[in-house]
Amino acid sequence: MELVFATNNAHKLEEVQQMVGDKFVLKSLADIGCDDDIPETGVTFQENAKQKTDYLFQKYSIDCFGDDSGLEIDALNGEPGVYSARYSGSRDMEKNIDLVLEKLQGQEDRKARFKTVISLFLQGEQYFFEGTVEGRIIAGRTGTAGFGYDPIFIPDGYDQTFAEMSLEEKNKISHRSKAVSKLVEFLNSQQ
Ligand code: ITT
Repeated sequence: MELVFATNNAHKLEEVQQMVGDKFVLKSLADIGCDDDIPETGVTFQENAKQKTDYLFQKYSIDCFGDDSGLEIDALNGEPGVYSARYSGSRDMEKNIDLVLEKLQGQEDRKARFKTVISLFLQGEQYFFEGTVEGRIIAGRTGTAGFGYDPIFIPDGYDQTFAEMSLEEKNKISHRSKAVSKLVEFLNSQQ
């Protein structure tokens, strides 16, 4: 089955293609010739995920899914949340991580979670799937794998950051993999 994944993030595409396996061929926005700046103006992950697929469905009438994800930090009242990609005002992850670490300096409560909400359009019907991984933010960067805030996030029950894990390890427990597993289970039940 071919599905368009509404993302411009090559890391996310790779992660999700690995999770869904060969049965589903994922096409990126570039693959369908879409280089539009799809609006992401919601204040929740669900609103943003919905906006991405509403846009694609209205424009191309195709089966598609999109996710919105990010990091919620308790001591920062849930920030960076939906602003995770541009928390410092730019997409520069060095700056975004610096800002998080600076705001958490001296803070004992380091609790955080990654969240993903996926919106799916399948034959004109819309569905949502969610995934969360709880963890904590450490004082400095550790590890070089992954992307985004991976170098400063240690999931509960582990002593390594996401950036110290292989993609396989991260995919066993990540927010995105939990949401994608629900998506895949649903797609399989529809065939
Ligand atoms: P698209 O909207 O094009 O899919 P994006 O990079 O903006 O790509 P999201 O909105 O889903 O992706 O995620 C927002 C940011 O949250 C992302 O840029 C990362 O900084 C962070 N993030 C999301 N998932 C993450 C993960 O698995 N590991 C580390 N950081 C993550």
